[in-house]
Amino acid sequence: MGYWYDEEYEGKTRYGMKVRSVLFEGRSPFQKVEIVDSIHYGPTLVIDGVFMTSEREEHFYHEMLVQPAMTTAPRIGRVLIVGGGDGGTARETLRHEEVESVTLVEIDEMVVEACRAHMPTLGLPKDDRLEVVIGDGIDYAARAAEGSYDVVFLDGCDPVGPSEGLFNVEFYRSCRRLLTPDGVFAAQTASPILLEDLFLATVRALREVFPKVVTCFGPAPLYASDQWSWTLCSNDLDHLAVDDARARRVEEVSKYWNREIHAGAFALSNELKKTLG
Ligand code: SPD
Repeated sequence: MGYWYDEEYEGKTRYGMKVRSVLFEGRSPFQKVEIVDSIHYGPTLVIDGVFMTSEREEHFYHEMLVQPAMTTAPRIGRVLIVGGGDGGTARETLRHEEVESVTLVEIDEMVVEACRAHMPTLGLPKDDRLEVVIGDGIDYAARAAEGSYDVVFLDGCDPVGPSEGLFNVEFYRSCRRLLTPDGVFAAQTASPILLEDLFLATVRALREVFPKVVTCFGPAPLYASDQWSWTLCSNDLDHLAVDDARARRVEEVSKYWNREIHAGAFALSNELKKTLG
């Protein structure tokens, strides 16, 4: 019954799931977009053969990308999300009543529409504070007004295809320019285990642009090797000073992130302490 869907990394490892059926399949101008019904993970978004997010475990990734920044940034009124067409990052951001506006810039309308139609617990939320722009996040970040956001999230794919330009110093400089002086940029920064070279290169590129760069770690069961990383960049954020009122409200609804997880998530392994200095 069903068939195995495997994701392969550089011909060296592969990770797979048993799939019941294909719920959506299309080719946009940018990439192949599929939503498959995984027996274990439920509806799962796959882009160009790479697992992106699934209903059963998306909360780990989205809560860890969003809540560390949203509970420690001094101000969270104006938020920009680059990517994130599946809706998980927007949902987590909009949990905060202090948020006045969220602009989400997603290059691929097909991702937005397919997730809205086939992923019932995801899909971009209907919320008056959310503005969805279908367009290139790199161009948007280069053109938007300086100092116009309190928090900027990068919720992209791996650095191939249209996401390639989201993993470089030039794009990070644009993001820094968009932030207020005490603003925070938070990005997914890949697996420190399976994708160690990418992880290290990304953190080093971020360090070229931002004075303070700290990384937290957590599970991402859909991604091979499971351990994932998210990095907070700022001028001088105290990333352990969580706002208790915001945190309490998030903890009422979050499945993974809480203040105890947050306190431990920034710990570096002995190996990474040496590599990252
Ligand atoms: N290896 C896949 C990494 C994908 C990271 N982004 C997923 C987007 C979820 N909103």
